[in-house]
Amino acid sequence: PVIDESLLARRLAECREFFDLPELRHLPAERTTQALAELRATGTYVQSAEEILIGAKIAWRNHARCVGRKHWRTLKLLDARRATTAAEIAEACFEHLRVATNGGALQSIVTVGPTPLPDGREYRIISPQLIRYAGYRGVDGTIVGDPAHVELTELASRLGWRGEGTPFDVLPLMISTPDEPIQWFEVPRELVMEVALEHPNYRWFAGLGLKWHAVPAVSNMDLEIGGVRYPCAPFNGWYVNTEVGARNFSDTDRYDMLPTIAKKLRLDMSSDRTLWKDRALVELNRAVIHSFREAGAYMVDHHTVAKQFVDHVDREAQAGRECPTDWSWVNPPMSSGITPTFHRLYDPPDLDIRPNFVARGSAGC
Ligand code: NRG
Repeated sequence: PVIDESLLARRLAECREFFDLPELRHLPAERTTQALAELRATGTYVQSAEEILIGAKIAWRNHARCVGRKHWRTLKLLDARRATTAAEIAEACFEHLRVATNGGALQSIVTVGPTPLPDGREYRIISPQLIRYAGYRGVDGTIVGDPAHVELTELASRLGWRGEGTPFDVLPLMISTPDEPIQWFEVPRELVMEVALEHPNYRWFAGLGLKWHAVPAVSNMDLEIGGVRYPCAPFNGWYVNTEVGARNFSDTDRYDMLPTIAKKLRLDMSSDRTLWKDRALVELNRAVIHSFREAGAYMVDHHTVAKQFVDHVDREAQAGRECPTDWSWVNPPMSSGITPTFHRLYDPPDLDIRPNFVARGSAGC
Protein backbone atom coordinates (compact mmCIF):
# COMPACT_ATOMS: atom_id res chain seq x y z
CA PRO A 1 0.00 0.00 0.00
CA VAL A 2 1.14 3.55 -0.75
CA ILE A 3 0.04 4.83 2.64
CA ASP A 4 -0.92 3.49 6.01
CA GLU A 5 -4.24 1.57 5.92
CA SER A 6 -5.98 3.58 8.63
CA LEU A 7 -4.92 6.87 7.07
CA LEU A 8 -6.16 5.67 3.70
CA ALA A 9 -9.46 4.61 5.22
CA ARG A 10 -9.91 8.06 6.74
CA ARG A 11 -9.07 9.78 3.48
CA LEU A 12 -11.53 7.62 1.58
CA ALA A 13 -14.25 8.49 4.10
CA GLU A 14 -13.44 12.20 3.80
CA CYS A 15 -13.49 11.96 0.03
CA ARG A 16 -16.91 10.27 0.04
CA GLU A 17 -18.31 12.82 2.49
CA PHE A 18 -16.92 15.67 0.43
CA PHE A 19 -18.58 14.62 -2.81
CA ASP A 20 -21.78 14.01 -0.84
CA LEU A 21 -21.97 17.66 0.24
CA PRO A 22 -24.92 19.55 -1.28
CA GLU A 23 -22.42 22.03 -2.76
CA LEU A 24 -20.95 19.24 -4.94
CA ARG A 25 -24.06 17.31 -5.87
CA HIS A 26 -24.08 18.88 -9.33
CA LEU A 27 -21.02 16.81 -10.25
CA PRO A 28 -21.64 13.52 -12.09
CA ALA A 29 -21.66 10.41 -9.88
CA GLU A 30 -18.70 9.04 -11.85
CA ARG A 31 -16.52 11.81 -10.44
CA THR A 32 -16.83 10.34 -6.94
CA THR A 33 -16.11 6.82 -8.17
CA GLN A 34 -13.09 8.02 -10.12
CA ALA A 35 -11.68 10.12 -7.22
CA LEU A 36 -12.09 7.20 -4.80
CA ALA A 37 -10.36 4.80 -7.21
CA GLU A 38 -7.46 7.19 -7.74
CA LEU A 39 -7.18 7.75 -3.97
CA ARG A 40 -7.18 4.00 -3.30
CA ALA A 41 -4.52 3.35 -5.94
CA THR A 42 -2.15 6.24 -5.25
CA GLY A 43 -2.96 7.63 -1.81
CA THR A 44 -4.15 10.91 -3.28
CA TYR A 45 -6.09 12.32 -6.22
CA VAL A 46 -6.08 15.43 -8.34
CA GLN A 47 -8.93 17.81 -7.51
CA SER A 48 -10.35 20.30 -9.96
CA ALA A 49 -9.96 24.01 -9.25
CA GLU A 50 -13.73 24.15 -8.75
CA GLU A 51 -13.58 21.39 -6.13
CA ILE A 52 -10.75 23.18 -4.32
CA LEU A 53 -12.55 26.51 -4.31
CA ILE A 54 -15.78 25.01 -3.00
CA GLY A 55 -13.76 23.00 -0.46
CA ALA A 56 -11.84 26.07 0.70
CA LYS A 57 -15.02 28.09 1.16
CA ILE A 58 -16.50 25.30 3.27
CA ALA A 59 -13.22 25.00 5.19
CA TRP A 60 -13.57 28.68 6.09
CA ARG A 61 -17.24 28.21 7.00
CA ASN A 62 -16.28 25.27 9.25
CA HIS A 63 -13.44 27.02 11.06
CA ALA A 64 -14.57 27.35 14.67
CA ARG A 65 -12.09 30.09 15.61
CA CYS A 66 -12.98 32.54 12.81
CA VAL A 67 -15.31 35.44 13.61
CA GLY A 68 -15.28 36.67 9.99
CA ARG A 69 -17.14 33.72 8.52
CA LYS A 70 -20.10 35.72 7.25
CA HIS A 71 -18.05 36.39 4.11
CA TRP A 72 -17.17 32.76 3.32
CA ARG A 73 -18.86 32.83 -0.08
CA THR A 74 -16.59 35.62 -1.36
CA LEU A 75 -13.35 33.61 -1.20
CA LYS A 76 -11.24 33.55 -4.40
CA LEU A 77 -8.67 30.93 -5.37
CA LEU A 78 -5.17 31.31 -6.79
CA ASP A 79 -4.22 27.90 -8.09
CA ALA A 80 -0.45 27.48 -7.65
CA ARG A 81 -0.35 23.70 -7.61
CA ARG A 82 2.08 23.61 -10.49
CA ALA A 83 4.80 25.46 -8.59
CA THR A 84 7.72 23.07 -8.03
CA THR A 85 10.47 25.26 -6.61
CA ALA A 86 10.62 27.54 -3.58
CA ALA A 87 11.05 30.49 -5.96
CA GLU A 88 7.85 29.60 -7.78
CA ILE A 89 5.96 29.30 -4.49
CA ALA A 90 7.34 32.67 -3.37
CA GLU A 91 6.19 34.20 -6.66
CA ALA A 92 2.68 32.80 -6.06
CA CYS A 93 2.70 34.28 -2.54
CA PHE A 94 3.67 37.68 -3.95
CA GLU A 95 0.84 37.45 -6.46
CA HIS A 96 -1.37 36.55 -3.49
CA LEU A 97 -0.36 39.77 -1.69
CA ARG A 98 -0.99 41.84 -4.81
CA VAL A 99 -4.51 40.46 -5.33
CA ALA A 100 -5.34 40.41 -1.59
CA THR A 101 -4.21 43.99 -0.93
CA ASN A 102 -6.08 45.37 -3.94
CA GLY A 103 -4.96 48.91 -3.15
CA GLY A 104 -6.48 48.68 0.33
CA ALA A 105 -9.88 47.23 -0.65
CA LEU A 106 -8.87 43.85 0.75
CA GLN A 107 -10.07 40.68 -0.98
CA SER A 108 -10.28 37.28 0.71
CA ILE A 109 -8.22 34.78 -1.21
CA VAL A 110 -6.47 31.48 -0.75
CA THR A 111 -3.45 30.35 -2.73
CA VAL A 112 -3.18 26.61 -3.08
CA GLY A 113 0.28 25.19 -3.66
CA PRO A 114 1.52 21.68 -4.46
CA THR A 115 0.39 18.59 -2.54
CA PRO A 116 2.89 16.39 -0.67
CA LEU A 117 4.92 13.90 -2.72
CA PRO A 118 3.90 10.22 -2.54
CA ASP A 119 6.70 9.61 0.00
CA GLY A 120 5.25 12.28 2.30
CA ARG A 121 7.85 15.01 1.76
CA GLU A 122 6.11 18.34 1.28
CA TYR A 123 6.24 22.00 0.26
CA ARG A 124 5.77 24.35 3.19
CA ILE A 125 5.83 28.01 4.00
CA ILE A 126 7.80 28.25 7.25
CA SER A 127 6.68 31.84 7.92
CA PRO A 128 3.43 31.90 9.96
CA GLN A 129 2.13 34.78 7.83
CA LEU A 130 3.31 36.18 4.51
CA ILE A 131 4.08 39.48 6.27
CA ARG A 132 5.69 39.41 9.73
CA TYR A 133 7.90 41.88 11.58
CA ALA A 134 11.29 40.77 12.84
CA GLY A 135 12.19 40.71 16.54
CA TYR A 136 15.81 41.15 17.60
CA ARG A 137 17.01 40.20 21.05
CA GLY A 138 19.86 42.43 22.19
CA VAL A 139 22.74 41.34 24.45
CA ASP A 140 20.98 42.98 27.42
CA GLY A 141 17.86 40.89 26.76
CA THR A 142 15.74 43.76 25.44
CA ILE A 143 13.91 43.18 22.19
CA VAL A 144 13.60 45.49 19.20
CA GLY A 145 10.61 44.66 16.99
CA ASP A 146 8.01 41.94 17.50
CA PRO A 147 8.96 39.64 20.41
CA ALA A 148 6.72 36.93 18.92
CA HIS A 149 9.14 36.55 16.03
CA VAL A 150 12.52 36.37 17.72
CA GLU A 151 13.00 32.70 16.83
CA LEU A 152 11.79 33.21 13.28
CA THR A 153 14.22 36.13 12.97
CA GLU A 154 17.05 33.97 14.32
CA LEU A 155 16.23 31.33 11.71
CA ALA A 156 16.29 33.94 8.94
CA SER A 157 19.64 35.21 10.25
CA ARG A 158 21.11 31.71 10.29
CA LEU A 159 20.04 31.42 6.65
CA GLY A 160 21.98 34.57 5.84
CA TRP A 161 19.27 37.26 5.99
CA ARG A 162 20.16 40.59 7.60
CA GLY A 163 17.51 43.07 8.74
CA GLU A 164 18.00 46.78 9.25
CA GLY A 165 17.22 46.53 12.96
CA THR A 166 14.15 48.78 13.07
CA PRO A 167 11.06 47.76 15.10
CA PHE A 168 9.22 47.02 11.84
CA ASP A 169 11.54 45.11 9.50
CA VAL A 170 9.50 42.81 7.27
CA LEU A 171 10.94 39.31 7.54
CA PRO A 172 11.72 37.40 4.37
CA LEU A 173 9.33 34.69 3.27
CA MET A 174 10.85 31.32 4.21
CA ILE A 175 9.91 28.25 2.21
CA SER A 176 10.96 24.61 2.37
CA THR A 177 10.51 22.10 -0.44
CA PRO A 178 11.25 18.38 -0.73
CA ASP A 179 14.56 18.83 -2.49
CA GLU A 180 15.95 22.16 -1.37
CA PRO A 181 17.15 23.51 1.97
CA ILE A 182 14.96 26.36 3.36
CA GLN A 183 15.11 29.30 0.97
CA TRP A 184 14.24 32.90 1.85
CA PHE A 185 12.84 35.63 -0.34
CA GLU A 186 12.66 39.33 0.49
CA VAL A 187 9.01 40.45 0.16
CA PRO A 188 8.95 43.24 -2.46
CA ARG A 189 8.34 46.53 -0.62
CA GLU A 190 5.62 47.63 -3.01
CA LEU A 191 3.59 44.55 -2.03
CA VAL A 192 3.58 45.40 1.67
CA MET A 193 0.87 47.94 2.35
CA GLU A 194 1.49 49.51 5.75
CA VAL A 195 -0.49 51.95 7.86
CA ALA A 196 1.29 54.50 10.05
CA LEU A 197 -0.69 54.99 13.25
CA GLU A 198 -2.04 58.40 14.23
CA HIS A 199 -4.82 59.40 16.61
CA PRO A 200 -7.88 61.45 15.64
CA ASN A 201 -7.37 63.77 18.66
CA TYR A 202 -3.83 63.39 19.98
CA ARG A 203 -1.12 64.87 17.77
CA TRP A 204 1.66 63.19 19.78
CA PHE A 205 0.40 59.73 18.86
CA ALA A 206 2.00 59.74 15.40
CA GLY A 207 5.32 60.48 17.12
CA LEU A 208 5.30 56.99 18.67
CA GLY A 209 6.30 55.78 15.22
CA LEU A 210 3.92 52.81 15.19
CA LYS A 211 2.68 51.16 12.04
CA TRP A 212 1.16 47.83 11.00
CA HIS A 213 0.69 45.90 7.77
CA ALA A 214 -2.74 45.94 6.15
CA VAL A 215 -3.03 42.26 5.18
CA PRO A 216 -3.16 39.33 7.63
CA ALA A 217 -2.21 36.34 5.43
CA VAL A 218 -1.92 33.17 7.49
CA SER A 219 0.50 30.71 5.90
CA ASN A 220 1.06 27.97 8.49
CA MET A 221 -2.21 26.07 8.35
CA ASP A 222 -3.02 22.99 6.28
CA LEU A 223 -6.08 23.12 4.08
CA GLU A 224 -7.81 19.73 4.15
CA ILE A 225 -10.41 18.97 1.50
CA GLY A 226 -12.03 15.67 0.60
CA GLY A 227 -9.14 13.51 1.80
CA VAL A 228 -6.43 15.69 0.26
CA ARG A 229 -4.12 17.83 2.41
CA TYR A 230 -2.60 21.07 1.12
CA PRO A 231 0.23 22.09 3.49
CA CYS A 232 0.95 25.16 1.40
CA ALA A 233 -2.26 27.19 1.39
CA PRO A 234 -1.88 30.80 2.58
CA PHE A 235 -5.18 32.64 3.02
CA ASN A 236 -6.31 36.08 4.12
CA GLY A 237 -9.33 38.09 5.08
CA TRP A 238 -8.85 41.43 6.81
CA TYR A 239 -8.00 42.64 10.28
CA VAL A 240 -10.30 43.32 13.19
CA ASN A 241 -8.86 46.39 14.98
CA THR A 242 -8.46 44.44 18.21
CA GLU A 243 -5.96 42.03 16.65
CA VAL A 244 -3.60 44.95 16.16
CA GLY A 245 -4.67 47.33 18.94
CA ALA A 246 -5.64 44.96 21.72
CA ARG A 247 -3.08 42.21 21.11
CA ASN A 248 -0.10 42.99 18.86
CA PHE A 249 0.54 46.41 20.43
CA SER A 250 -0.91 45.72 23.89
CA ASP A 251 0.19 42.26 24.98
CA THR A 252 3.07 42.56 27.43
CA ASP A 253 4.94 39.91 25.46
CA ARG A 254 4.40 41.75 22.16
CA TYR A 255 4.98 45.49 21.53
CA ASP A 256 3.68 46.30 25.06
CA MET A 257 2.67 49.90 24.25
CA LEU A 258 0.04 50.56 26.96
CA PRO A 259 2.44 52.01 29.56
CA THR A 260 3.97 54.36 26.96
CA ILE A 261 0.55 55.52 25.79
CA ALA A 262 -0.76 55.92 29.36
CA LYS A 263 2.22 58.15 30.23
CA LYS A 264 1.57 60.31 27.18
CA LEU A 265 -2.06 60.56 28.28
CA ARG A 266 -0.80 61.57 31.78
CA LEU A 267 -2.98 58.91 33.39
CA ASP A 268 -2.71 57.97 37.04
CA MET A 269 -0.71 54.75 36.81
CA SER A 270 -0.26 54.31 40.56
CA SER A 271 -2.66 51.36 40.64
CA ASP A 272 -4.43 48.98 38.26
CA ARG A 273 -7.65 50.24 39.85
CA THR A 274 -7.38 53.58 38.05
CA LEU A 275 -8.03 51.61 34.84
CA TRP A 276 -5.11 53.34 33.10
CA LYS A 277 -4.50 50.25 30.95
CA ASP A 278 -8.12 50.11 29.90
CA ARG A 279 -8.14 53.82 28.99
CA ALA A 280 -4.89 53.56 27.02
CA LEU A 281 -6.26 50.47 25.26
CA VAL A 282 -9.32 52.36 24.02
CA GLU A 283 -7.25 55.25 22.66
CA LEU A 284 -4.85 52.86 20.96
CA ASN A 285 -7.73 51.08 19.26
CA ARG A 286 -9.29 54.38 18.19
CA ALA A 287 -5.94 55.22 16.59
CA VAL A 288 -5.82 51.88 14.78
CA ILE A 289 -9.34 52.22 13.35
CA HIS A 290 -8.83 55.88 12.42
CA SER A 291 -5.46 55.29 10.74
CA PHE A 292 -6.59 52.32 8.65
CA ARG A 293 -9.60 54.34 7.49
CA GLU A 294 -7.45 57.36 6.61
CA ALA A 295 -4.99 55.16 4.73
CA GLY A 296 -7.79 53.48 2.76
CA ALA A 297 -6.92 50.05 4.16
CA TYR A 298 -10.00 48.01 4.96
CA MET A 299 -10.43 46.81 8.55
CA VAL A 300 -13.50 45.92 10.59
CA ASP A 301 -14.17 47.06 14.17
CA HIS A 302 -14.99 44.55 16.88
CA HIS A 303 -18.59 45.71 17.27
CA THR A 304 -19.41 45.36 13.59
CA VAL A 305 -17.72 41.99 13.15
CA ALA A 306 -19.53 40.64 16.21
CA LYS A 307 -22.91 41.68 14.77
CA GLN A 308 -21.96 40.14 11.44
CA PHE A 309 -20.97 36.92 13.14
CA VAL A 310 -24.19 36.40 15.12
CA ASP A 311 -26.10 37.19 11.91
CA HIS A 312 -24.08 34.54 10.16
CA VAL A 313 -24.74 31.96 12.89
CA ASP A 314 -28.48 32.63 12.59
CA ARG A 315 -28.37 32.32 8.81
CA GLU A 316 -26.50 29.04 9.09
CA ALA A 317 -29.18 27.72 11.43
CA GLN A 318 -31.86 28.74 8.91
CA ALA A 319 -29.92 26.82 6.25
CA GLY A 320 -30.04 23.77 8.53
CA ARG A 321 -26.29 23.76 9.20
CA GLU A 322 -24.38 23.65 12.44
CA CYS A 323 -21.87 26.40 13.01
CA PRO A 324 -19.15 24.97 15.26
CA THR A 325 -17.70 27.87 17.19
CA ASP A 326 -14.98 28.46 19.74
CA TRP A 327 -16.52 31.06 22.06
CA SER A 328 -13.16 32.18 23.42
CA TRP A 329 -11.84 32.95 19.93
CA VAL A 330 -14.80 34.75 18.40
CA ASN A 331 -15.03 37.18 21.33
CA PRO A 332 -12.81 40.25 21.07
CA PRO A 333 -9.96 40.75 23.58
CA MET A 334 -11.50 44.04 24.76
CA SER A 335 -15.08 45.04 25.54
CA SER A 336 -16.37 41.53 24.81
CA GLY A 337 -19.38 42.01 27.10
CA ILE A 338 -20.66 44.88 24.97
CA THR A 339 -20.60 42.81 21.78
CA PRO A 340 -23.36 40.31 20.91
CA THR A 341 -20.97 37.36 20.48
CA PHE A 342 -20.52 37.31 24.27
CA HIS A 343 -24.14 36.74 25.15
CA ARG A 344 -24.87 33.41 23.58
CA LEU A 345 -23.77 29.82 23.25
CA TYR A 346 -22.72 28.06 20.06
CA ASP A 347 -22.41 24.60 18.56
CA PRO A 348 -19.23 23.18 20.12
CA PRO A 349 -16.05 23.16 18.01
CA ASP A 350 -15.75 19.91 16.05
CA LEU A 351 -12.09 19.05 15.49
CA ASP A 352 -12.89 16.38 12.92
CA ILE A 353 -15.15 18.39 10.67
CA ARG A 354 -13.80 18.66 7.12
CA PRO A 355 -13.07 20.54 4.90
CA ASN A 356 -11.14 22.74 7.30
CA PHE A 357 -8.04 24.79 7.91
CA VAL A 358 -5.97 22.85 10.42
CA ALA A 359 -3.12 24.20 12.55
CA ARG A 360 0.13 22.66 11.33
CA GLY A 361 1.15 19.60 13.28
CA SER A 362 -2.33 18.93 14.64
CA ALA A 363 -3.50 17.20 11.45
CA GLY A 364 -5.15 13.95 12.36
CA CYS A 365 -4.92 14.51 16.10
N1 NRG B 1 -4.07 37.87 14.94
C1 NRG B 1 -3.15 37.73 13.84
C2 NRG B 1 -3.86 37.35 12.56
C3 NRG B 1 -4.70 36.09 12.67
C4 NRG B 1 -5.71 35.97 11.55
N2 NRG B 1 -6.57 37.10 11.49
C5 NRG B 1 -7.33 37.40 10.43
N3 NRG B 1 -7.32 36.47 9.43
N4 NRG B 1 -8.02 38.46 10.43
C6 NRG B 1 -2.41 39.05 13.63
O1 NRG B 1 -1.58 39.16 12.73
O2 NRG B 1 -2.67 40.00 14.37
N5 NRG B 1 -7.81 36.65 8.22
O3 NRG B 1 -7.68 35.71 7.40
O4 NRG B 1 -8.36 37.72 7.93
